[in-house]
Amino acid sequence: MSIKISCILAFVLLATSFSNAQTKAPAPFGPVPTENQLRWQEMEYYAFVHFSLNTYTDQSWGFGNEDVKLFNPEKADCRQWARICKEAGMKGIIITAKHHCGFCLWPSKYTEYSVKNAPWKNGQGDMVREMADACKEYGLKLGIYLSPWDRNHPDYGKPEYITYFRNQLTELLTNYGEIFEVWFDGANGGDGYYDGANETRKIDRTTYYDWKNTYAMIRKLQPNIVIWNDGGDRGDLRWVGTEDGYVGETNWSLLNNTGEVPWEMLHYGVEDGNAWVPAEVNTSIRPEWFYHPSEDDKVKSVPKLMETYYNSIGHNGTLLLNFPIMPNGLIHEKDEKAALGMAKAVKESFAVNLAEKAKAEASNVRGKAGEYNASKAIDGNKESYWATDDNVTNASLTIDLGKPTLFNRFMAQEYIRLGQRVKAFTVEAFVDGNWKEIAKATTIGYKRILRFPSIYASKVRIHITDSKSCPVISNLGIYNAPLILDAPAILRNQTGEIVINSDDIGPHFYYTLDGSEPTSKSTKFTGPVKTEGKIEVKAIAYDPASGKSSPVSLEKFDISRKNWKVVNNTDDNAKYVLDGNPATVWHQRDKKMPVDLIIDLGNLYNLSGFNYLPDQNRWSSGIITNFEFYISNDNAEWKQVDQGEFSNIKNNPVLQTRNFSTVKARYIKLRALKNTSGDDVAGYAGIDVITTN
Ligand code: FUL
Repeated sequence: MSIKISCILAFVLLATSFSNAQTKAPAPFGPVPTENQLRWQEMEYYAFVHFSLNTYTDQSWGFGNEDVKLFNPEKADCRQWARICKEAGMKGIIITAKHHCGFCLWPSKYTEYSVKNAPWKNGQGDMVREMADACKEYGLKLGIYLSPWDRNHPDYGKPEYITYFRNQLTELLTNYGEIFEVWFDGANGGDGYYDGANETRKIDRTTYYDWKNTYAMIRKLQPNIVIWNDGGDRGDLRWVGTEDGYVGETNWSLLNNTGEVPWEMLHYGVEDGNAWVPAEVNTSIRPEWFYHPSEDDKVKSVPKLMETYYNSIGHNGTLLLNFPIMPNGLIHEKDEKAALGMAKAVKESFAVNLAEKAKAEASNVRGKAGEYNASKAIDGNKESYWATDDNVTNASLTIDLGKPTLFNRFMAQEYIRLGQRVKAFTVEAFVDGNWKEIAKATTIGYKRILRFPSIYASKVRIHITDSKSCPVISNLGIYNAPLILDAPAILRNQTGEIVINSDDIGPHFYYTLDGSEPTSKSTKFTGPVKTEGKIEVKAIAYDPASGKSSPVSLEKFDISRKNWKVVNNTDDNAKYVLDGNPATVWHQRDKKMPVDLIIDLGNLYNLSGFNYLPDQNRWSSGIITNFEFYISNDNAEWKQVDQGEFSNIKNNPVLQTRNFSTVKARYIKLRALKNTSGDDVAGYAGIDVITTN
């Protein structure tokens, strides 16, 4: 290098470092994430696997008395789980080492209720070890679900149990390598087997586990861990108040880290919260967490999973998606197909960032040296960011695409090391010489993705209209995601008419009633279709413009409810129990528990089960948890044919299916013994029967 060039270079370097020194980075604003929370947030997407004795008893929650001998997954293969998760784009797996029933998937020294007494591998197996090894092989991180509530342990409810719980935690956090997350479920205390006591044990979930000391122990054993806790002490991460796969459109990663947190705070965070407690969206790829063969037709479709993606990762959350493991020890091929389909859809949607090669300009830039200028928001470097002067809380950044370009997604990320700041922003497109607002939102946080109808524009502008402090934007993206049609909903009303619809605008629907796969050549849905008796309906949505079809939806309807009547209440709204519409609900509020619902089926049928759909609305009430089910031929003499609990119905209010030995009857009676809120309301979005011929 000539002397002249090196002199120039030295000057440039000096000038740059001089001007760098001139421009101070924005100071952190409010609470900021820890290194562990940051590392976790960047994982974005990881899996749950639910596997326990429930897998063999078709239950959601085991009582704690289930026989360990049931656990014999002859094909168990954690490598299959890890392969699927890896191919699905996930970064880790959280395994249910112990669910509420108390059964341990590892040979814990402290209990006999574990794999060591199961027939699987003659008691020599350790599922947590196999999971840890498989994760290592596939480059995934390992997480542990350890249920604080233990319906098997004799000491649950007493101080001695805390020692047991900590001993188990120590085993899990010592013997299986690095653990990225530990998961403490919020369901705590209630009835259980408790080593034969068969009683109800109540605990105060805020004090019983002495979380403060338990956390100290955890952090000592695993310094890089994040703690998820829905049971009294928030830990590092928060639940979002639903298991249905979405967090608020406004989503602050902040919370007031004290005491019980109301639902809205879980769902939206707290704008002025005093602690960084970001949201983790947990949901299952099927309605329930554990495997139930009856749900093989209920695996979420790719469009539904994409909806979840946008409503979790796209809403400043992470996504924890569950695979229920089958009794043979494998993930079902339908679940695999759906997860890989989603991975493909994500890849295709975000394949090309149209902002990457564009030019960016901002209404305000911090300093003169350029370290915080607009281009830092589109340089693909997560450590650089566009920032404005300290006093600016309203600013815009324009991305010039150079020519009219088609797009329908906008992605924004804040540099959260400096705190979460943006309170409101709009996205505008420059079309035919004018700026047009195409989307509007509130918070950004780690990542925010907005969807809007496809538009051609040559420039795109993000306008931050309100921010707690000067905005710091690390990344912006513009994408043109391919159309994905959702599988349509198929409903049958009380008169037996089938109605098909979806939330997408514009598709046509085609259906079959003979079990064959529908195509755009099948019968077109043009209005309600009259049907009688048992029937299987399959339908697709089809977009004639692009020639694209949705996945197939399938609904199996039992006998028609045409002649059914609620006979023990004259309230007009009782019709909502029978109308086949999940959005309408009837509440019985005028009785004291136990509350009966009696239905005349109008005829004698061979009954072998029933379905109960609880209130599906956000502020639902009257969700029955404990029930008895009776049948009768004359509405006078009754026989009980089933009783039990709808275990996880509070957090996951999905359709509950119960089966019993076939009986002939004309009347059914669902007796509600208890509901989730401890009052006397019994609510029903739908009741149906299962018949055999
Ligand atoms: C819930 C539990 O009660 C479910 O069984 C499941 O484990 C889910 C992830 O958390 O609250």
